[in-house]
Amino acid sequence: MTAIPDGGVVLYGSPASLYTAKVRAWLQAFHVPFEERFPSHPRYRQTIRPHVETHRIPVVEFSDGAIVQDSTAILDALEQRFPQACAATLGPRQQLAVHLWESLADRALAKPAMHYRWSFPQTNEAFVVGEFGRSLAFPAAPEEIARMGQRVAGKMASYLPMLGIEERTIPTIEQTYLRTLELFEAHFAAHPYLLGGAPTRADCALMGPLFGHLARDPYPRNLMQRAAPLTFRWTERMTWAERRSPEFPLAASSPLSDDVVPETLIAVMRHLFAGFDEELVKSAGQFNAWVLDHAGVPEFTWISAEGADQPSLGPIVVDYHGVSIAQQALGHPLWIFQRALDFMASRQGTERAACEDLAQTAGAHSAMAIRLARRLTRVSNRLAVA
Ligand SMILES: N[C@@H](CCC(=O)N[C@@H](CS)C(=O)NCC(=O)O)C(=O)O
Repeated sequence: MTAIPDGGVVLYGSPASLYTAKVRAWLQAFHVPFEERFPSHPRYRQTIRPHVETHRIPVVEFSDGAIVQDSTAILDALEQRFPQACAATLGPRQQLAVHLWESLADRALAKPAMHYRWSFPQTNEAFVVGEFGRSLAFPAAPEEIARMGQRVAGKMASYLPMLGIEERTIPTIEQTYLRTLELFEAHFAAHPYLLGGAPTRADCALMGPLFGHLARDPYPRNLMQRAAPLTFRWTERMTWAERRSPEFPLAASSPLSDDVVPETLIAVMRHLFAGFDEELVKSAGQFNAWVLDHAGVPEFTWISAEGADQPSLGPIVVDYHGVSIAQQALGHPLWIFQRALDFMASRQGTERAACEDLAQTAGAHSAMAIRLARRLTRVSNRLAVA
């Protein structure tokens, strides 16, 4: 019943899911055989879902029996098991850039991804609701698919206020996204992938929002095709795992040498961090306050007493490209950002200086100054303190 493809993995997810797109992109980019299954698959219901103790997708099942939930943990597990597949040598600045992109893709781009999915029901709803329904009930009757889809869609759309997406903030979210596309266009006019001639984990993480929602749902897909054709082509290049792209017949099929992070990419990072670093800093403040309030709790205690997997740390107000946004601070993005902090802390001397220079020019310097009062970890797929 498991039937894991020879030398590969099973990916439980959905075509419409942001985080499934991130994992699928990795498997495609690094040519690891996989079979994708819906959460309606009997094995998901009987074995996978009870094992991971959460309904979140994606989940990956490995041939050694490991079952991993959470796209970041999955990519770590894939890198461990398929080191040859993603063996490109990256310098320290490039490695830091990958960590920062995983963070930006996970959270900073969630605002346009969620807005362009849920604020245009006339154009998107039939497709998106259908996609959710099909993942849960295919090949049920159309009415059953619609009923299941509506149930999930209602829950997902209810996340908008948590992200601060409301009438007052929408014009800024849209302008910010259009500027993001403009900057990506300048980058993809010069390079096939984020760090040059081959994809890295950063491209895969970015495929979550940029492909999973923004190049796939009808309204933003059309917008991207019109406003940013080269960025749209990058999503195809990733999906088709192009080793050499027609736009760049002479590009080396590897990341740039000499630890170069292209200026055009740094420009996108600077733009995105301008609307994201305060969210990280204030979320860290909320987390550090939680630690003070819970002094002495043993290691591996869940942040949420109720066992919420990605709990809120309370409300924050942040400046988002000139508009103040009231939203929830989440701990999960801090757990991801902790990886960038750990990476920086592990560097010394000239490598450290080069990484600090990148953080500075990419606009991540305030965020990189964050000090978490305790380490974050995950226990039974729930955020916890270490
Ligand atoms: N941090 C998780 C997030 C996964 C996640 O939220 N997945 C969505 C689908 S894209 C989901 O399962 N949502 C269900 C819910 O929010 O109830 C990851 O990176 O895998």
